[in-house]
Amino acid sequence: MVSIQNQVVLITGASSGIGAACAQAFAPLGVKLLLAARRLSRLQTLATQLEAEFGVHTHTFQLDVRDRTQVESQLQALPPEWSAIDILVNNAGLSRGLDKLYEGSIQDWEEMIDTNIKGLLYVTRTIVPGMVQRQQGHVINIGSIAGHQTYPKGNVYCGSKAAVRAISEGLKQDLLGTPVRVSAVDPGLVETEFSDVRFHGDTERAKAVYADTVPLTPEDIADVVVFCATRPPHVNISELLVLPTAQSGATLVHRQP
Ligand code: NDP
Ligand code: 8X3
Repeated sequence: MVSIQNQVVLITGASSGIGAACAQAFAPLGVKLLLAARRLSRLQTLATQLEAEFGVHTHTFQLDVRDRTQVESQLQALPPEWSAIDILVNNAGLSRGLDKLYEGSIQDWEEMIDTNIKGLLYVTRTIVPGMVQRQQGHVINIGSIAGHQTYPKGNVYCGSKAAVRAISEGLKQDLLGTPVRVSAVDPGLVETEFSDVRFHGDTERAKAVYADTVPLTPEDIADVVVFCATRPPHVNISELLVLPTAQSGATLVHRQP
């Protein structure tokens, strides 16, 4: 494990689930943590806890990755000691709805495409030039098994994660010859607020997704993200599909009441 002490780590979508777990996992490593999401009060609570527990330096800011102007202005307005981002965890993302394509909500589609694809691109486009200029950086994109296998009614969400997979690959190709690394971490079933968001707050329906099985925890994925970030500079963990033992495909989940 290589030290990443004093490196600046930006995690998008750090207010919940995998992003918040990544913040917890990076905090003991002596990094400087930049935490972004729309729900600022959650970020502030997390930052206060991490500062007290690990003495880690944190900086929180409100960010809606869908808003290109805001992405550019917020990232360009970072105080100088926070502006040279070494590790970018592109985690902010969501699913909305689980419907047949021909019956789907166009508003849901737009939210997924704007967040998962365009938002990731805006953040990446703003930060990676500095990494190239400084000849130092690592982009870790949170994809999904949904980017590998489309499942019934997953259509647009799966499409958005397939796009993330292609974008990770394309960015890696375009960075060839620089020391900047790109890793794709693609989880299967992880119990977070993901399904609550997908089902627009229908918590019973969300709970059923994780019922009678053993899903991954957000901490399981955070471990993998930190593993990627702490390899020696000549090692790039290019792509990792991380599934619960009880899952062998997008829709193949072992359930035992
Ligand atoms: P959560 O709903 O728990 O967390 C999603 C995070 O994304 C929140 O912090 C949310 O913050 C943030 N976010 C959503 N929209 C925006 C936005 N427009 N701008 C900024 N931040 C945003 O779900 P997960 O932790 O599970 O999801 C994290 C990532 O993992 C997503 O990309 C998801 O697709 C992916 N994933 C999840 C899996 C799972 O089974 N849970 C499996 C595979 C991949 P806020 O609302 O405060 O803005
Ligand atoms: C989240 C996992 O299978 O619900 O990306 O799409 S899945």
